[in-house]
Amino acid sequence: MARSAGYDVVGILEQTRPPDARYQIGAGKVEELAKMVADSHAEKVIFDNPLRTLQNYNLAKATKVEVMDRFQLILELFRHRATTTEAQYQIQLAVLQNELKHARQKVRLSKGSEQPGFMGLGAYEADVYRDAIKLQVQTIRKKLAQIRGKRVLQRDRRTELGFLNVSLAGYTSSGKSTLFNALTKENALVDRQLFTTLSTQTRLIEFSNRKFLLTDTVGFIDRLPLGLIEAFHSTLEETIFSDLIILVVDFAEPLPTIERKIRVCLETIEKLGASGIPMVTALNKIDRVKSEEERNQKLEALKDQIKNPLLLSAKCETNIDALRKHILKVLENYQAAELSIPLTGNVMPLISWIHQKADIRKEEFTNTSVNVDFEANPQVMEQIRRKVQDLNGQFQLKTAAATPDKSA
Ligand SMILES: Nc1nc2c(ncn2[C@@H]2O[C@H](COP(=O)(O)OP(=O)(O)O)[C@@H](O)[C@H]2O)c(=O)[nH]1
Ligand SMILES: [Mg+2]
Repeated sequence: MARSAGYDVVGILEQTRPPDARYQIGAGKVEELAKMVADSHAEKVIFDNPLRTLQNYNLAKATKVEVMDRFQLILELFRHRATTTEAQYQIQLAVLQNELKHARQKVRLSKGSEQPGFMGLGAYEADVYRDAIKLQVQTIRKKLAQIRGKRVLQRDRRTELGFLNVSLAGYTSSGKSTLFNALTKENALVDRQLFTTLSTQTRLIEFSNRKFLLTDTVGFIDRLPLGLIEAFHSTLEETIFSDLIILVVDFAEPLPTIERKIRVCLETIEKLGASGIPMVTALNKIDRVKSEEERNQKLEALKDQIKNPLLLSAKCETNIDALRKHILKVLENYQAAELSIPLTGNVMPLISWIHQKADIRKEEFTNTSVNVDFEANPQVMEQIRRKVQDLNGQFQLKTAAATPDKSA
């Protein structure tokens, strides 16, 4: 995660013990850490554990460099990725709320102190400082409320460029950035004008005479601190409103881990109202899953949970071309439709057939009928339409490509 945020990691230190009240780590370990910092000329120390204000202060004092914890690192990561005003405000909000939590202690510690991260607060009275933060929080909340009203407009603007948007989603370390690089590598010919309007995580890619905007995302993070959930959602939201999501999965991990991560990803995508977007699942790192048997076993176990799976290796660039074809196939063909069929004896075989052939977005059983929202390619669509008619059901193609309804 530190590397993702742009840090150069020069050393790692680990200790297993109950947290120390003063330093989080033991006093002896602090000395070791301070020496390590001095020897490696490190400019910052990042803790995986959450640090209390006092611990942060004491560690900064002992190491003479700025110290931060995982919470702050994640915030920094999000800040890099926040391209919309809403995401930026959401992150500011998280920063301020975190600051509010630590304000009193921080002001107290900064009296007459020169510790990195604590400077400049000495002149404040704790309550004055807290009030100042609270005022900022109020202002940002107001701005967020205003922005939310304009959300739909913002999203429309993204399509103004006229390209289809493809975004990479998945856990950190699943290989999104590696895949991003593999997919963008051959596209040196990029319109510079356009380039400047894009964030660094978005590139124009071209294959089979079609252009796409490919966006790398911040990625799902295990143990995401509670105070950061909204900031995470808003960071992800902008990128997830795309025409296609490539869900990147580390296929080399144990099956239960893979399943858990896929579940979290899909639930979050659903929560963001983006579950109607066509999806391709990139089962990455197959260079590390050499056994054919293991591959098949995992694929079989996952097949009902994932859409359009493809085995590949971003690092070894295996099956990248196949992924391009896969993307084209899914993007060009898929249409959205909804159907409603009276519950009769013949319905269930049809429904399970549709499950195999189409992407189900929503399925609902009432006492008398089954209603399904789904997407499929035109051939399948036509087959479904006929079968639904045969069963005296209703079938309706949706005119626009699936636009996620975020108003709910
Ligand atoms: N063996 C192997 N490693 C990979 C592959 N793709 C990515 N990695 C490695 O996985 C780690 C995380 O990759 P990265 O692209 O930064 O993941 P991100 O956090 O999802 O962007 C890096 O060390 C990559 O070199 C792959 O196909 N095979
Ligand atoms: Mg990345």
